Amino acid sequence: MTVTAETTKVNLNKFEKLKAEKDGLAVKEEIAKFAHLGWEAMDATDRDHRLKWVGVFFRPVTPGKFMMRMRIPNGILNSNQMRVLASVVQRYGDDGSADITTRQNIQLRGIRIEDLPDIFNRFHAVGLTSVQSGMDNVRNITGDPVAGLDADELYDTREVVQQIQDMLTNKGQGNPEFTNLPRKFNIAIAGGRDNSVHAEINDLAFVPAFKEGSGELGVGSGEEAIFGFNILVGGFFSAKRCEAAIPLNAWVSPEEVVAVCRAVLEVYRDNGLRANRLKSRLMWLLDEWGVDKFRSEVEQRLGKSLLPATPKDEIDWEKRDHVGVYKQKQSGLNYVGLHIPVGRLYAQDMFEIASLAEVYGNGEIRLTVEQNVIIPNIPDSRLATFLTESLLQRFSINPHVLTRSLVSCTGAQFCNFALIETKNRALEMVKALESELTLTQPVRIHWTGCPNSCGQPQVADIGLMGTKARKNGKAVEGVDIYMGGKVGKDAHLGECVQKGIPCEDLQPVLRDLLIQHFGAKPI
Ligand code: SRM
Ligand code: SF4
Repeated sequence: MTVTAETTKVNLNKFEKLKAEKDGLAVKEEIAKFAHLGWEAMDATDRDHRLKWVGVFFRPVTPGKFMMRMRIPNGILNSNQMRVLASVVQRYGDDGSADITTRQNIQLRGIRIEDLPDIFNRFHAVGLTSVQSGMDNVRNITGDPVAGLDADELYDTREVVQQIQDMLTNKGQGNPEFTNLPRKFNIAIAGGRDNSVHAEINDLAFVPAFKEGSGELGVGSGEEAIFGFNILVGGFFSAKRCEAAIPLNAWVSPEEVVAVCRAVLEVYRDNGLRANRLKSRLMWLLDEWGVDKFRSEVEQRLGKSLLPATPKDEIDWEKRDHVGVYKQKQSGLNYVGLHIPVGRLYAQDMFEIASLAEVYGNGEIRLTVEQNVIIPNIPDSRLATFLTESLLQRFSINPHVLTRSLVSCTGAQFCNFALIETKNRALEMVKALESELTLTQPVRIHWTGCPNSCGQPQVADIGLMGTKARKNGKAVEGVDIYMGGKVGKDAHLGECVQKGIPCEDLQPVLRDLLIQHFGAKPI
C-alpha cells in the first residue's frame, strides 16, 4: 500500500499529512522557483520540511543559511567531488563549513537558497547527490571504511553499498517508491571483522557470516566456506527509546543483499506504524508483529524463503579507529587515517585534503563514523614525505588518546533540538582533561546535544547527552552520563549512570570516571 491523501484522511499526524498532500521529492522540480522567490517568501512547509527530501535543511538557528546533507555511500568520495564540496562552502566565507557525520557522510553549511540550482548542477557534474538524505527516507548507507584495502576483510562492501543507494534513489535522481517511509531508516553493511559500522544501531544491518554447514569438512577437503551475511533488524536510537538490532534469523549471500533491502523497505513502508512519530521506527512494527511474521512478510516480497541465520557471525575483533598509518593488502601501498577534531572542516581544509589525496594517493578520500578522514593508496616511497605535510599538524595521525576517540553531534551552534553546545565544549574539555591526566588506553567519549542521540552516546565508553540541569535554583546546560557502550566484537549499548550534571561541573566528574574506570593517572 502506498499512502495517499485518499487512503489516509483521518488521524494523520502533521508529517503524514504533509507527505500525503505532496510528496517531498516533488520539490526537486521547484528548486529554480524557490531560488527565485527567496527563503522568506517560500511556502513554509516546503521550506522547513519538504526540502529535506533533496537534502536541504532549513536551520531555525541560522535562518536563510541552510544545511545540505550529502549521500556518500560507504563514505567514499574522490578529490574532484571534495573540491566541489569545498567550493560550495567557500563562497559563504565565515558562514561556510562542513561536518563529517556519524554516518560516514558530509553536511555543508551556510547554503543560500538562491545558489541551489548552481549547486545541484555542480553536484551532478561530479556524480554527487544529496537526494533523500533527510526526513522519512533511508539515510547514508554505511560500509566498511577500509573496504578493498584491508588484508583481513571478509567482503568488500563498496559495490553493494553503491547498488543499494542506486536502487533507493534511482541512481541519485530520486525514487518515489521509497520517499514516503513511516520514518527515517538506517542501513549498514559490515565487511570486516571489527563491526566498523556499528551494525547493531541500524534498522537493517548485514554482518559477515559463513553459510551454516559450509566449509565444515575443513581445509583441504575441497568444500569451501560460503560467505554471506546474517541480518539484524530494528536497531535505533530516539528520545523515547533506544534498542540494539535483533537477529532476523536469516542468512543471505552477497548477491541477495540489494533485493533483501528492497523487500524489507517495502514491508516497512506499507505496514510500518504511522499514527505516532515517536512509535514509527521499524522496531515498533517488530514489537507488534514479532520477528517471525516480519520475516515471513519479507520472504513473500522476496518471492523466496530465507535460510536460517548462521549461529556464529564473523565479528571477532575489537573495533579499529583507522587513525594512523596502515599497510594495505596491495603490496607497497598504505592508508593513512587523519584525525579531524569533531569532524569540522573548512573550505581550505577540504581543498588541501583533495590535493593530498591526489598528489600522494589516487585521489580517493574516505570517511569514518568516528568523523575522521582516510587517504588510501599512498605508496611506501611517498609516505615519509606525506607525513611531513603541514595539514597533518592539525589533522594528526597520532592525536592524544582522548582527543583521538572524541565524537560529537552538531549541537546548539546549528541544531534547534540541541539542549547544549557540543562540539567546541567537547574539544575544550578533552584538552583540559589531557592536561591533568596521563592515559594509556583509549577512551571513547561521545557528545550528543539532546536525547535524539545523533552523536551515539550509547556506543561510547563515556557518552554525554545534553539536558537541562539545575544549579543554585537556576536552569543550566547539563548532561546525562552514559557508560559501558561496547563496540566491535560483542557490541552492546551503554546505559545512563548519572543524570543532570551541570556542564560547568562536568570536568572533575569526568576526571574521576577516567581515574576510576580507565586507569588514568593524575599528572
Ligand atoms: Fe540525527 C535529527 C544531525 C546521525 C537520530 N539529526 C537530526 C537533525 C536533522 C535535526 C534537525 O533538523 O536539526 C540534525 C541536524 C543538525 C545539523 O544541523 O547538523 C541531526 N544526525 C545528525 C548528524 C549530522 C550528527 C553528526 O554530527 O554527525 C548525523 C547525520 C548522519 C547522516 O549523515 O545522515 C546524525 N541521528 C544520527 C544518528 C546516528 C546514526 O545514524 O548512527 C542517530 C541515532 C540512530 C538512529 O537514528 O536510530 C540520529 N537524528 C536522530 C533523531 C532521532 C530519530 C528518532 O527515531 O526519533 C532525530 C530526530 C528525528 O528524526 O525526529 C535526528
Ligand atoms: Fe541536534 Fe540533538 Fe541530533 Fe545533536 S543529538 S544533532 S542536538 S538533534
